[in-house]
Amino acid sequence: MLKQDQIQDYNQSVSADHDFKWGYLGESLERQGQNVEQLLKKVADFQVAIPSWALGTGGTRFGRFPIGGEPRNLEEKIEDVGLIHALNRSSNSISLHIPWDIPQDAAATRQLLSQHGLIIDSVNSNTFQDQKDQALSYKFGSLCHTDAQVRKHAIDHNIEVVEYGKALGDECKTLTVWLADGSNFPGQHHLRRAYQRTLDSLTAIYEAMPSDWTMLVEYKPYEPNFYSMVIPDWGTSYSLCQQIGERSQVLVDLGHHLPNTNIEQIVARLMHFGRLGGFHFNGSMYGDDDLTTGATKPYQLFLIFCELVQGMNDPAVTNPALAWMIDASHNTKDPIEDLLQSVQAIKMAYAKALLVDTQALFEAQEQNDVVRAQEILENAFQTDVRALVAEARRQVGAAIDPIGLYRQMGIREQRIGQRGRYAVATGL
Ligand code: RM4
Ligand code: MN
Ligand code: MN
Repeated sequence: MLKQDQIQDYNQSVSADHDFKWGYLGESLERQGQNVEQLLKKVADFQVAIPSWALGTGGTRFGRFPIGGEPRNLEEKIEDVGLIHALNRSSNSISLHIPWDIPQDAAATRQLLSQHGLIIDSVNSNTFQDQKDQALSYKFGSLCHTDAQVRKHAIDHNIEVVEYGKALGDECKTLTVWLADGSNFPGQHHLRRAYQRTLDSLTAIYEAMPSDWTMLVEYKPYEPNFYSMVIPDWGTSYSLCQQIGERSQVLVDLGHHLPNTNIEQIVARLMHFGRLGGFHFNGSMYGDDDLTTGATKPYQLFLIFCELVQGMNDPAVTNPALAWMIDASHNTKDPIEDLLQSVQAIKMAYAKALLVDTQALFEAQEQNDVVRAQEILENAFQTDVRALVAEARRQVGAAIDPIGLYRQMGIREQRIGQRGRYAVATGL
């Protein structure tokens, strides 16, 4: 485990440069009338969950290039998230994928989590793969399947996933459902009946959940099915949630949109309806690319956060608290470094959104002053907030530069020494 004095020593070694940059930024922000203390606190408090399925090297159907030292089991995954959290103090929770990461001994897992200052924030079901020796196949769907027995199998799996979540601590009260269900060819599905069966199955799962649990319903336009997905878009997710019940919310995965979709508007709509449940952050060029958050479209990420901040500050918006999670796959980078980069990008987008002069923006909107509105957004977006995010980290005992410290300590090499060069993680 990373020791606090290792972080302190490291911060000491980079503090001259950091203090210079923060000194300038902090003063500039004060001159603009920003409440710097409050900004630092908000940025430091913002926590993003790490997916248990993304700590190993990802791959494509063409191949996989393992980096070595990957976590071989849930305990080692917790150890890696614990390290990420020690480095950035911004990733205090894990989203768990079942059955990729079944806790064998819930009490021991809970203890390990608490040693690292972590919690499980949500559990994710998996009805997109057949497990070994599974008698009833998901080849033609799960919750939407024509065969009631397959549907029941998938429903029971989701209920079992909730049981695992309950055993892992009181903080876990969220079930995330992503369905691969759909069809590959025109005519394969009765489109309306497939929707209705899915609604009935989701309702059965919802009714079996404890009354303080939330069900997040994720959508995706294509893949693995290429002609139709049963839940392809936010409108379908929203309509399902409306019928399922109050604690059913839409999950927005940034990569689950067709190119050029206006995701910030989807976010605004869902918040307006009080149905935005949470995020799977990642970066995308073409589809479900699962790239590092903010790597391809940082301005879009900022605009999404502008809607979130406005929605969270507006007393007229009654949307419940959101689940912030990363969902990514790391094919060419060290997963730990990639996750640190994603959290950094999320925090930068959040910090920039906090800088927006919303009163002035609303006035410009009322006056149809298009140029002024754009200037207000760009003023915030063009501010280099890296020193603010670093200072927020430093103040809560994290590393000023988490990747810098990670590399300096040679952690990947240590992991390879302990776990082996060809260790394989379950997950993407
Ligand atoms: C899907 C979707 C789910 C994730 C799986 C692994 O595309 O994004 O959220 O759990 O991938
Ligand atoms: Mn996702
Ligand atoms: Mn995805």
